[in-house]
Amino acid sequence: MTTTTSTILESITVPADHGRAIPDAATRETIGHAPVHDPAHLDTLVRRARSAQPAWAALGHEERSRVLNAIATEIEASAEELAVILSREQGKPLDGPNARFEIGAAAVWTRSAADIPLEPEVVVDDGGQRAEVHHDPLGVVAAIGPWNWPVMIAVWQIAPALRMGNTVVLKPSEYTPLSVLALAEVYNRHLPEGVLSVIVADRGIGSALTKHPDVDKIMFTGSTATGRRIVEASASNLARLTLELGGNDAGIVLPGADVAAIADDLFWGIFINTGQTCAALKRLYVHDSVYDEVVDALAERARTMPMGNGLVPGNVLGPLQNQQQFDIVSRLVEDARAAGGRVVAGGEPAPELGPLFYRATVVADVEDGTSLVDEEQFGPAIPVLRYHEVDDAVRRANASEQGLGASVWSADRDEALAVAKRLAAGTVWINKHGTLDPRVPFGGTKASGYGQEFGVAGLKAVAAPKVIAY
Ligand code: TXE
Repeated sequence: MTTTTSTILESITVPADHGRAIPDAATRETIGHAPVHDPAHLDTLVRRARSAQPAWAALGHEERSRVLNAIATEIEASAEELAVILSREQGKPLDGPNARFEIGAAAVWTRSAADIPLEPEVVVDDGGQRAEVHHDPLGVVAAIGPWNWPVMIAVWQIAPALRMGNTVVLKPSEYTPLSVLALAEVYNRHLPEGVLSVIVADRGIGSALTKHPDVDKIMFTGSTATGRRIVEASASNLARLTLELGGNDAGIVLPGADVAAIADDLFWGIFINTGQTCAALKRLYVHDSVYDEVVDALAERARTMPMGNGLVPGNVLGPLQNQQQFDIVSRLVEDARAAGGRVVAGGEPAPELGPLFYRATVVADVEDGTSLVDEEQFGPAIPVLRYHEVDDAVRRANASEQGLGASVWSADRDEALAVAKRLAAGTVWINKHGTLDPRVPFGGTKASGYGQEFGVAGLKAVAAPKVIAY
């Protein structure tokens, strides 16, 4: 097992009588105590961000990019320490597409936000008239994050905001404050005072942050219900919004798909981060002709993929991060079983591994209308649905109120492209699911939210467009 001694952890935790105990997701032992901030502290941090913003903006793109690149190098230098804190608090193993992968992505996305060029756009230049669109900072950005990919998603929010000359107040999920405090500790080795602060608080103070008169933009990743509350809150301060509200992504396996070739990518498209991923595959529609083969391939992997304590080398699946999510997954699997679903792998907790472990689960022969299909499970349980006509699969995939991602799996590129064009989602992948690239814009449609992150679109989302015409 990896050593857990950490100077970052020591620097971000507080004495037990001053803080809240944060459990190790796998063992439930206390990792350390997180500070507990109050409303007065929120006000202090937002005002400090407001006063620090003009000087940060005045540094200009080149200097801010230099600082962000230095931070990316610093993340790489502290990667193992950060990964261990993340693995213990969130539960995701160090190995596989998990904690080390997430810290690596935090460095990559920081560098990308630093390096993407964004010049003023000339929209008219006809000899007589010229009009240019410039991108000014907005001011103070509130970044509110979830507990599933707490470090990477914090970077998605803060790195573009800082690059564009904004200052940031970051509110991590109550479940994962230590991972985010650790990230901010590394960022703040290179940032001037007040440019990036973390408020460690409950959702009440999160709500106060979204209504604060000095907040100009809210970057939010979390549930649709909370997203709606943030839209209402933004009526008071007219904060701009980027809302990434999760999904219930469908995948469609077309007739003629090469099941052996796609099985590993299908499995990880579903079970990445033990299913606790916004753009994971959450409903799988499979053509009758390859249905049994797909179910068997997934079930075989689900039964044998190593699950356990994240610090133990070789484990690639972990626990649910919290009791609330464990209860949701248990309920949805029981509902599917009661509705006649055939559990071909898992279908029960794994108490010998720890209280929040749930076996990787594949449920076949489920129908639309079952809660495991219609609700976001956000955990290691996939319903596999049978279809006969591609039109029918497209209709059922699009029937969800969510629209974050979707995928098409096929041996024929043209057929896959034709289906991809008919799916209502912010991203449609072909023969993969959920793979993200910092150069490619990412965001949802319908109840999955609005606004895009990453790339040029992501930089513009944290900037105020300003036209200069002459
Ligand atoms: O999310 P919440 P929770 C889904 C997943 C999960 C469900 C609930 O299905 O079961 O959401 O998870 C802060 N004003 N996703 O309870 O409540 C809160 O403190 C301002 C999908 O964790 O939305 C936390 O920091 N902030 C998702 C953050 O919002 C508020 C990832 C998310 O909390 C607030 C996570 C308020 N009124 C869960 N209320 C994805 N998109 O991937 C709460 N918060």
